[in-house]
Amino acid sequence: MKLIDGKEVSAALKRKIAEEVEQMVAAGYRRPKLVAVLVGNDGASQVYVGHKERACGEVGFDSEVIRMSADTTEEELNAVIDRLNADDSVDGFIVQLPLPSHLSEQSVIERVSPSKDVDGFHPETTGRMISGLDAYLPATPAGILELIKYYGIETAGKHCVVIGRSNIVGRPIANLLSMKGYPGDCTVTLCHSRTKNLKEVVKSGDIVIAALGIAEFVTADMIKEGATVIDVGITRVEAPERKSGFRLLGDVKFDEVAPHCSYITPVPGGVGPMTIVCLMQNTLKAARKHLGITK
Ligand code: BQF
Repeated sequence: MKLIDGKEVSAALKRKIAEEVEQMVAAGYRRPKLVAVLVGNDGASQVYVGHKERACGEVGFDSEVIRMSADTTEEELNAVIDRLNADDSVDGFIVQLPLPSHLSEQSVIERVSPSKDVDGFHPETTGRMISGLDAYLPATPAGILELIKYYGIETAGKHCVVIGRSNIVGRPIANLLSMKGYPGDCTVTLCHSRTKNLKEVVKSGDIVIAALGIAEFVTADMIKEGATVIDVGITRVEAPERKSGFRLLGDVKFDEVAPHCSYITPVPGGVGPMTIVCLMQNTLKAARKHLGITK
């Protein structure tokens, strides 16, 4: 069993991004800039935005966090999005999800200009991606592809079983791994809450991607010997003995599954850090585009 170290891979990619930024600055260009909009005071969301802000600093991007109260109206949020869409100093921005329940995530997603859609959630971006055109890939699927590449995990002809059909992870990673070339050429099965014989289907997977959002759902009896297991889950459970007050659980029962795997991602320190670095990659890509850097 080999542990996939998302911290190591993300650190390597951040160094590469930082180098490119310094080259841009040396050539007289401004720094890339990412803005995060945080509505309300969800604890996990604050942590995630903190990760994004810190990563921006590490790679040499300018960044800004716009904090808005939990009772922000749709009109107020729309006005902020419109201003960011029009601001030439901003290469990309994200509206941190989930939003308070009175706000529509879909209408927010569709209001972000596709040219600044570094989360890769706009339907135009999705359409480009699925058509195989150049596009901002959603960061978590992009991070999974980077891990597969870094470890040289074979994908051609492999059966990849994705559990979970969200627009943010399951659907796009299933699509990306079905594409021609590396990392791709998989035969993909997309499983969900209505899948029959889920255990048997998952057990036929050479690569299993768990992205259903149920802590420790995937158990050893569901995994084929030698499979690669990618755990996208991240559920907070209370742990009073910890100084943070909680610990994180993946969608995979790590301790019992790991001995059966050729590769497995831990939680934390697996896919999570890759999500952050891929958001940085998208922001760099947006900045180069906005600055007319073609190389
Ligand atoms: C790690 C996210 C669910 C819903 C909305 C590093 C992150 C997490 C874990 C992180 C996530 C999850 C993010 C680790 C961003 C990933 O060390 O394991 C980083 O910050 N993430 C998000 O912005 O919104 C979410 C999960």
